[in-house]
Amino acid sequence: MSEAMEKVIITAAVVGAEVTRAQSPYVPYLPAEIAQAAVDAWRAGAAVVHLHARWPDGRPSQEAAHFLEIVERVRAAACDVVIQCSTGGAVGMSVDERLGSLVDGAEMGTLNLGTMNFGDDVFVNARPDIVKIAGRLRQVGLVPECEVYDGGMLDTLGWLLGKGHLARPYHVQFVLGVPGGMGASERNLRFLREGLPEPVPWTAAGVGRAQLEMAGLALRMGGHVRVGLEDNLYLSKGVLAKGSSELVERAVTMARGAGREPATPAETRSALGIRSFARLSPGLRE
Ligand code: KMH
Ligand code: ZN
Repeated sequence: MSEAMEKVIITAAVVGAEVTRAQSPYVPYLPAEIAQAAVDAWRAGAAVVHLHARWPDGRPSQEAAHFLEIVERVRAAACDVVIQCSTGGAVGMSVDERLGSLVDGAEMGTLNLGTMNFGDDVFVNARPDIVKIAGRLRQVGLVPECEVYDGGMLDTLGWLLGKGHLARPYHVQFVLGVPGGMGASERNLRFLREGLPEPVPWTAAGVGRAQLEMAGLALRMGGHVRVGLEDNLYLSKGVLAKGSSELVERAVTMARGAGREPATPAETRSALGIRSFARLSPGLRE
């Protein structure tokens, strides 16, 4: 089977930390709403949900209680989606605050690989911060997803591997189009993919209208796909997506059009080396 024919892992980033209800009434805030968005995305074909949490007024939250409620509600819906919690949180949060998301039931955690401008703010990930988060992920047995926004972050990835702060299994997410990071272009995605220090599974996420283009490219290049309201609120020009599930549905259609079936959560766990699910969710074991 050629690389391009492998099943595609679709990740749904259902809320994020930045988008607001003033921009779209479909952005979920409450744990129950975020959990419902995750379950809807899974029903539409997502194998992984990338989770952030919010306070009821929409401010970003890394409170363990919020993440726990989301995870419990997702599992109460008999949903076996792979649960990935953000340790990126929002700009301005301390590393300790950001680590609040790594609750029981999480299977993956993000690992942001550098400091960067993030819109008009600065997203701080000093090297000691990265090492600390990598250490915590390893300690609690979660598979890291390395968030790469710029070329130099691949050198940091190589450094982490060389120093033994990170080892397989891990997954790489190329997030392109953040103002302050690399733009969402085919040239940039190919450059990043070629710069991976070893062959590992990777996903592409494009911000805003680039979500569609990056998804199409990743499908052709043998990568995986992330969509969802965290990165993009629109289904088409001027038409808001009524939830991340609509964006997942479109990704599924694109994937099948490219000859790639969406991977199930079980297939995703096997591909990404995730082993904690059966231990944490015995009732949902495949
Ligand atoms: N909200 C961004 C500043 C992650 O989830 O790990 C960081 C972010 C990355 O969303
Ligand atoms: Zn995120």
